[in-house]
Amino acid sequence: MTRLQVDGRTVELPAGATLLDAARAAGAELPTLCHDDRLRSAGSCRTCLVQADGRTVAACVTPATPGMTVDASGEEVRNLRRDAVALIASALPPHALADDAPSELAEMCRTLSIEPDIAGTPLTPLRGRDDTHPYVHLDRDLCIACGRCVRMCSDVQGTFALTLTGRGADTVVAPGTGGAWADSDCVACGGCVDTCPTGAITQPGPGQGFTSRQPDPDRVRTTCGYCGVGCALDVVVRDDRVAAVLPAPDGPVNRGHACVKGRFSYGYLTSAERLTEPLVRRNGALTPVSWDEAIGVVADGLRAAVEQGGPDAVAAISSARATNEENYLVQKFLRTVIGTNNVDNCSRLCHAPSAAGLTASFGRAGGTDPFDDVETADCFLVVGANPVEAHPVVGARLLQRALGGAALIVADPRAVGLARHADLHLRPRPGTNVALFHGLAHVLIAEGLTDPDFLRDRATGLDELTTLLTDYPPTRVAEITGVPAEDVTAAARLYGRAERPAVIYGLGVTEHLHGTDGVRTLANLPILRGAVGGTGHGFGISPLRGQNNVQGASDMGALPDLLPGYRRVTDPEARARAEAVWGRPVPPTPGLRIPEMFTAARESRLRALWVIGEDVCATDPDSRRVAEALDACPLVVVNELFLSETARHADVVLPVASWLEKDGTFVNFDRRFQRVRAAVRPPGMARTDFDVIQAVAAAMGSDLGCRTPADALSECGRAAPVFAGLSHARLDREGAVPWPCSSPDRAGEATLYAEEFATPDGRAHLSAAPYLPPGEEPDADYPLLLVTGRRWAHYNSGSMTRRGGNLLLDARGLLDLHPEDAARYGVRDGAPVTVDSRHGQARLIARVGPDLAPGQVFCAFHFPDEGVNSLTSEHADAVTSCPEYKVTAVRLRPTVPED
Ligand SMILES: Nc1nc2c(c(=O)[nH]1)N[C@H]1C(S)=C(S)[C@@H](COP(=O)(O)OP(=O)(O)OC[C@H]3O[C@@H](n4cnc5c(=O)[nH]c(N)nc54)[C@H](O)[C@@H]3O)O[C@H]1N2
Ligand SMILES: Nc1nc2c(c(=O)[nH]1)N[C@H]1C(S)=C(S)[C@@H](COP(=O)(O)OP(=O)(O)OC[C@H]3O[C@@H](n4cnc5c(=O)[nH]c(N)nc54)[C@H](O)[C@@H]3O)O[C@H]1N2
Ligand code: SF4
Ligand code: SF4
Ligand code: FES
Ligand SMILES: [Mo]
Repeated sequence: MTRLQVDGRTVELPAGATLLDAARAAGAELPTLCHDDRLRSAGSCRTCLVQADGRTVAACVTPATPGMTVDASGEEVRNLRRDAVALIASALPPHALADDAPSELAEMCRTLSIEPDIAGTPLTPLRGRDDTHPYVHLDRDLCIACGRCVRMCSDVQGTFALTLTGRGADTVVAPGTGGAWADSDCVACGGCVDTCPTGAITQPGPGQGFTSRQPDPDRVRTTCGYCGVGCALDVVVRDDRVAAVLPAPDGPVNRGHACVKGRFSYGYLTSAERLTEPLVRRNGALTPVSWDEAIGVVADGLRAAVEQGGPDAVAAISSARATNEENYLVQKFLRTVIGTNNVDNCSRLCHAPSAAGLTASFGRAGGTDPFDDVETADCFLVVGANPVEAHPVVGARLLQRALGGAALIVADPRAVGLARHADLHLRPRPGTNVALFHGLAHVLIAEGLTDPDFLRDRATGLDELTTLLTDYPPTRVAEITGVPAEDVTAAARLYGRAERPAVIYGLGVTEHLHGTDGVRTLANLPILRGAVGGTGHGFGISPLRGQNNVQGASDMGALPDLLPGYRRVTDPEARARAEAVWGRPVPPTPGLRIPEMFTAARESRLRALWVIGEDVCATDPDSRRVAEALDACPLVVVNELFLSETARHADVVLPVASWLEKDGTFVNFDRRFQRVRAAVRPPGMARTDFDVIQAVAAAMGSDLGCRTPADALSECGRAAPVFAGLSHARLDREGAVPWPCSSPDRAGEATLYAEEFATPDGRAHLSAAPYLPPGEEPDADYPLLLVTGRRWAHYNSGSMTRRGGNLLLDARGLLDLHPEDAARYGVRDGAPVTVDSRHGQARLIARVGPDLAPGQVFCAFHFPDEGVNSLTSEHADAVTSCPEYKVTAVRLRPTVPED
């Protein structure tokens, strides 16, 4: 502790504190134009002057030393500070300080009684604006070159898109690429907008001038409804419309940071294409009807399906975009009102192999450790994940850790964002992960980089694995994967010798024919290393779960074989507990998985399918066959925001509220429950999924109970002991609580397995699954291997991100390919290209570059019209039916006009 005197008061501060901290501790308020608590101090503006032992210094960059005497509030220093601010303001044009100017500087001048007319004598000729970008506008004349935006972009976001150019008074921020903002590397995280103190960088429109640092009691705290990171956001509402969405400075995962989706992509809310009234198919056309009528059609249709085919003729796909409470109701409705376990969610398409694999290895279906532990991890093995684009706030924190010295190994066939900063970039041929992981395990064992005590006391399966691994020396692994043997060895050494290694992975591990084997053999590494289970030696292993609430949808039991809290429907004891809470019998046989639902529909066994917020015709594989299934099913009901590809095939379309329009909770990728709160009303007649499910149950003569979302979560806690300690009231008080959480007076378990693993024998289970080839491989007809995945500006089906400014950031689907392949197939950069697989055809625009190895091509699936998922196959993970989205054999050719 450092003890010093400030304004005659004694203050005590932790080591490393500055005089700014000291002044604040003493209650002095200093102007701090170039400082932001989230950033390193620059000490350039000299507005935070204080006197320390008689010397005038900038408080933000001067360390507090023991015994110092500081004058932070005397008249002399106050005048010095006021003069510093006035000098800066005087160099700006009049609009900088106009009466209603909302900036930090304008506010500061008002506080210091600096008159607005001090502005207006710019030292330099006017420099003009850059309004090319949809979300970030620059007024160069207001820039004071404080550098906050530049530091935000480098030190928090890690994109390094901005720089200060020019000299002296002419210095101004500019994109590092030199040209227009719209053409720069900016990924619109909004950090620069949020930090700029003068209003030089702003968000256009009604959100202009709001920053996360201003207190505003009217802001609605909620959790982002896009990806699974779970950023806490503050929504500024004006006239029942979202004016701005700001990252919460105290957000437990995001800490005042966000990405383009959570921060700016809310234009969809007011899109003219939003569904505002229920639609029922009449004479072939979807026709607006009243809610009563629509609910009646659904209830009658479900009843008829059960009469004709029994309860198992009905199925529902629940939504990982919807809240826990909604997912809880959906599965309760299917199980207790219809009497079937035919309920699933898009975890099937995504991290079902994680749930299955991690449960088999450790006992529970989630990541093992809290994300905050990345701050202490010293080595990251990031496998088949592209967090810079898909989980940007996580990607940014990983990048900062790597820049700060932590070792980084990236295993991805593509040169993804993190790979540029990696110590080692392993580029396995898609579909060969299991061999790669065995190669790493082989070296760990061969070189004695394992933890024998941990393996003896807390794990099983070592002998079998050791025997298997004799077949996977680095040289053989190199042949299978294409990763040089010396890189396999080097990566294993980096991971094996680290003090606290972390494994973080994504869909490049799961969306394969052997995705569950991939997860299990990847989980072998932290087990061998003893770096899991609260040993203090590491971070364990964490899947970057995708959707905002895909963890929660599964936690709530929207799965065909599992009840809330992952208790098996085949387990009589688990059923009895749920039955006691629900007062209705629970069917004992597992229901259909999503792909099985489509097969059953095509074979006329399924007579009613309720799709709640998943655009299966755009995002499920082999989409032509999906459309056939929907067309073969007598009743298809779709809850949607928009007339999606799937909704076009529906008999009833119900307009629903989105995440900014409803209450409930989500569970993020590191198992934290967080509150979701309605900021605005849904449009027209749209209702929440929660209300819709209740209404259909009521129309069928049943009462699901759970009047409110809060009731639903409490009831879920009674059905599933792992959630017993959670409630809306508790989350309102505490913010975020991880599960397992068995009692209201106990903290949730952020780190799992500190005592023992949750497997039946309490041990971690090593897997000795051999490497098996992927379902599709290139051949003479289809010589290229297509990998599909994500781009930063769009989200999955694109239904929300294509309706708003993001379309200006990324307008069309691109196919990335290597220059050699471009030459071989006569495809030019920027030209239309037609891609064919054994299953379908897609039209994209070629982007030729070095990010992919020859023989491999990559595209996303954010523009359904382009047909990417007509290409992908029905091959799926042998254990969980997760589609093999990451490996499809294709051929390509330039698109010709007659195509
Ligand atoms: N901007 C944006 N963010 C999103 C989404 C979005 O659509 N857009 N979607 C959300 C959802 S639902 C999810 S599930 C997550 C997904 O997040 P990620 O899992 O990060 O996403 P992907 O881009 O699908 O795949 C990750 C990487 O796997 C690599 N890969 C493919 N095959 C292999 C292989 O065989 N081995 C290895 N080692 N790597 C391989 C790909 O090259 C790709 O870079 O993102 C979420 N966040
Ligand atoms: N080729 C290829 N295909 C893939 C993947 C891949 O890597 N490659 N990844 C797969 C993965 S991981 C996933 S998770 C899926 C995602 O696939 P989807 O779940 O189909 O995609 P989304 O666009 O996230 O959302 C689906 C729909 O939900 C609607 N919606 C949003 N919020 C709500 C709500 O609160 N309630 C209701 N009822 N509807 C709402 C949206 O308008 C949208 O149409 O895509 C899969 N498809
Ligand atoms: S644009 Fe704003 S934050 Fe960036 S240097 Fe200029 S005044 Fe500072
Ligand atoms: S990182 Fe994910 S949770 Fe955070 S703002 Fe972006 S989309 Fe939302
Ligand atoms: S805030 Fe201290 S020098 Fe700018
Ligand atoms: Mo996903």
